[in-house]
Amino acid sequence: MKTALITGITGQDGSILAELLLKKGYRVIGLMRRISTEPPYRLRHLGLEDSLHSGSLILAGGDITDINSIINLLKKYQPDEIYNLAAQSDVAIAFEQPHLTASINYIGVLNILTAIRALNMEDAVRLYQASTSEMFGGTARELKLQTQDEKTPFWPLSPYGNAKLAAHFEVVRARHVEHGKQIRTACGILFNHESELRGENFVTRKITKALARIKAGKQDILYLGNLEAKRDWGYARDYVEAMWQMLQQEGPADQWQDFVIATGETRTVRQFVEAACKCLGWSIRWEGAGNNEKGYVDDKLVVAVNPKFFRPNDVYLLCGNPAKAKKILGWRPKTSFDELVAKMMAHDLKQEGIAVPAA
Ligand code: NAP
Ligand code: F7E
Repeated sequence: MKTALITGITGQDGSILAELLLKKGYRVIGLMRRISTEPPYRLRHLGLEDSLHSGSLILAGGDITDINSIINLLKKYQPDEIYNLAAQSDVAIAFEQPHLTASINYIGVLNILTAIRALNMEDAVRLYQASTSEMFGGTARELKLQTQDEKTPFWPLSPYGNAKLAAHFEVVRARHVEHGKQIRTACGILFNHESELRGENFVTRKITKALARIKAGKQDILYLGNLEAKRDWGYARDYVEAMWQMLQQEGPADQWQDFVIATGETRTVRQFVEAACKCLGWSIRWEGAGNNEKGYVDDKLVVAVNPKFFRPNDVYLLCGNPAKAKKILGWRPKTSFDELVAKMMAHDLKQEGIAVPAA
């Protein structure tokens, strides 16, 4: 039986990946901050409590910024695969808390690499690093590139992107180090991926949750920031498959590769709102522009812009080209944009006790 360590197990991807690896017969160890509620709601939602009772899923207390946590975990559980998903993953918060973001998203990764080396586990373990399309940041605007792939230059625009890029290069370097042993590592450069378990601070879930509440009569207006931003949105369940596939690469460490994981389609935040409204049978009518833009359903105001949700610097367009992952890993997104929105909308309507019309 293989053992996998997942940092960030209480998050969207960590919990969905845990479910996938348990189905594949892994023993899963999850690094969980002591401040997280127990048992974490996402693991409960996925029905993983039996795995916790049987011991195939173990939650171990610790923090990625504390190297002792990592050393103790590696010593105790001797994982075959490490999936480093722990992060301060909110880009807007990163502008307000850049030091915390750097400490979790960059120093945390250094801690994992240092612990692997200190315990001489270089040959025993494989490491997946959660890199991000935010590392491409300004390439669309500055370099006029409409899509991004593994060869696209990085141009981060946020403290989140900066910290993730530093971590990315550190993890890439670990398979090429000239002195000392190489580590088999893979960075997944994942574009935005969402699900019913997406944090409510991210725009997609904020939209589906708010529209469900408006439908239920519990909220009046959905306030958003930049409606023009374009993102390549995929479904998290499809994306965790790619994480696992990346760690099944063969050959020596310096032949391991990184992959862009994306759908190849991009849409504005406004288009996401329209698609979510469509699931409710609503046709939204936009009036005004900029901070005065408003969305009406019939004559009811449903969406308005609030400048407090704008970022000091926003990524204008992301659209990934997953051709390499298709060719080498055989990975492709299974869930369409409309299906993704419908799944999220159905989940949030159900949470409000509203019957979902059959698809
Ligand atoms: P998420 O839902 O925000 O989950 C982040 C996880 O990291 C949570 O389990 C959180 O624990 C944990 N964490 C935060 N600080 C920690 C610390 N100091 N020590 C240990 N654990 C800590 O994020 P996600 O959407 O699942 O994303 C997973 C990873 O992929 C992240 O690294 C993210 O940056 C990256 N990524 C995400 C996307 C995306 O679109 N979802 C795209 C590209 C890359 P608590 O529950 O205690 O807060
Ligand atoms: O914003 C705009 C916002 O916070 C998407 C993380 O998983 O994906 C995620 O980062 C866009 C931005 O995700 C609101 O300005 C408008 O342009 O959902 P988001 P993100 O910043 O793209 C990347 C790949 C990661 O790696 C990150 O960890 O939507 N937007 N109005 C808004 N965004 C939010 N959150 N809230 C609004 O009201």
